Amino acid sequence: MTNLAGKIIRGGLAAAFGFMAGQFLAAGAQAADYDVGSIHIAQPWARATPKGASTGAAYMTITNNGTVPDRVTCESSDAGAQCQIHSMTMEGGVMKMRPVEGGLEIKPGKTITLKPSTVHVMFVDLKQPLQQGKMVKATLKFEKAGTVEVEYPIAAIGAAVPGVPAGGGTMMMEGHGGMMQMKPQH
Ligand SMILES: [Cu+2]
Repeated sequence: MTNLAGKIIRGGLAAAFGFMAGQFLAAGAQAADYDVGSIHIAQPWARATPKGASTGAAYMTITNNGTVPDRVTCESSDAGAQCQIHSMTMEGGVMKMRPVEGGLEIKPGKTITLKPSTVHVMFVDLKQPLQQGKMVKATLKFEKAGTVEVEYPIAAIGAAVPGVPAGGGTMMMEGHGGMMQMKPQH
């Protein structure tokens, strides 16, 4: 009974994902995959920001196909003055985010998905709003695998997954920064 329920749920998720992937393609965004050393980066995307926002976020899936752990940091981006990798945690009912110290670790054979409300690439001090349909670039530096420049197609404001408009069903963090507290970094 439990197993059957599990299968049905997984099947439903797979179908939903297929649908979302279709939406993504239909939107015309061109997300490429990237390989650098033993690292594979899939489906990079960013979220459009409202006018006046000072920060923006980008997401992707990172797989370490190597035999040793690697760590990634964001070196720079054309979107903002600084590029950081942040993690988010719920503390006392408040969502907090802070830079990942020493880089985000990806263990050998593991995949990490950066997505809204979890780990994300954060562009700080945006030069201009991130506009849906455009691209934003960031240079990621892996301790072992080296450096790679990734282009993130920009999805709608509040998109939960690429190509799906706000209200897609998962938790939203509108404004990304407005409702959250950020620990001083320096
Ligand atoms: Cu952040």
